[in-house]
Amino acid sequence: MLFAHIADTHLGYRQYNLDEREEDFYAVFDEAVDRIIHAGCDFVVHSGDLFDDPRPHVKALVRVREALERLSDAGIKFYCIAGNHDLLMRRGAVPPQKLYREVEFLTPARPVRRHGDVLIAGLPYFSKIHRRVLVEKLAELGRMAEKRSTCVLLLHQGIRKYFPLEYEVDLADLPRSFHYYAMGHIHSRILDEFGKGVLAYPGSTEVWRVDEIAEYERSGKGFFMVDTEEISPERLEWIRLERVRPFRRVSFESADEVQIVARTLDGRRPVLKVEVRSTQEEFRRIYREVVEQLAAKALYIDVKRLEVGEDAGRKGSGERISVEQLIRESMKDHSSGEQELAVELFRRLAAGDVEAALAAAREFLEREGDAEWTRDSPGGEQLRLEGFR
Ligand SMILES: [Mn+2]
Repeated sequence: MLFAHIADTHLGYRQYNLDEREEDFYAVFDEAVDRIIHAGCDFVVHSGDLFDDPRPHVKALVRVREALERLSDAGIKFYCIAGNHDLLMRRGAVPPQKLYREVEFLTPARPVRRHGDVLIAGLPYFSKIHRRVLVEKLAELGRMAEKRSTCVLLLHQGIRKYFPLEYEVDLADLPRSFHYYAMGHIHSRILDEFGKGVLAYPGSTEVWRVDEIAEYERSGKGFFMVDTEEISPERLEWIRLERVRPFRRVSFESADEVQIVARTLDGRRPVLKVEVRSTQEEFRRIYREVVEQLAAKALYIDVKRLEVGEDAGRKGSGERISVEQLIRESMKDHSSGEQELAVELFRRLAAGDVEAALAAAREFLEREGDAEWTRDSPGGEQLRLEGFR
């Protein structure tokens, strides 16, 4: 049997508030459906975040209905679980997948289906605080899978081994009796041997967040096709989607370089991430050139200036943000003594030193005079040291 494993389609997402970006997400999903039908798959598993929002707008709901009807007309079943984006964390909330008759929606109450010889099990996204419940349910599903010929498990979780900064579970939490671990949640492509076969994340089908660009440049975006005859990393087929919106990163140090890049841009308009490394004065020239040469050739341009000599890999806007500066600015109407006290309290408390913060506050009150403080402070309220404890 042949099945497709797709995840994190985030339908309805409207990046940069652009019609085109919303359409891009539908277009790649439609392409995936075309290729699934063309390949003659028996079924599809979707590992969560079908929609970008638990309350998708009507257009997204309709586009999904059209795609599901095409699959259903071709005799292809659609199994899915809820990702963190599909779930409204509220008692009694109904996920949008419930709208469709064609969808086999795997839930904690009903986590298992049989498709011919294949056992398909799945659970929705569990946050880290509910890990214990998830692990118990996984052990149960693991026992169920033990004696079956082909077992597929759908999960929408980060695993510590691959994503040490963004995980809910350890690899050891997963039962080892499944043949294919159809993972979602993490937007990059991962392929590993695990259990009786393969653990795979296909990643998202479009560039959903800027930090996915490097991975997109390496692997593209797409999904997996799996033949149940032999489930191994080597036999898995990666289907690279062609309608994915191109993203390009370029960096300029002078205005002359802009034209060179402009000549390379024809065809589908990309999203451009432009980094300019220059003085403020040169930046204005480059910025003008970027607008003149590139604006018509790109769908969206994001320009960021870096200081000369600054590390390009650094995150953030390129401007250094100082919390102390922000405190002083937000307290413009206060005396400089009060501003200094606030900065001092921030430094001490950020370091976890409550005693030093108390001492600084006491010293301030003694210096400025208790009576004066209570009269002149904007709220007219007495500063109570005990409040810090
Ligand atoms: Mn996602």
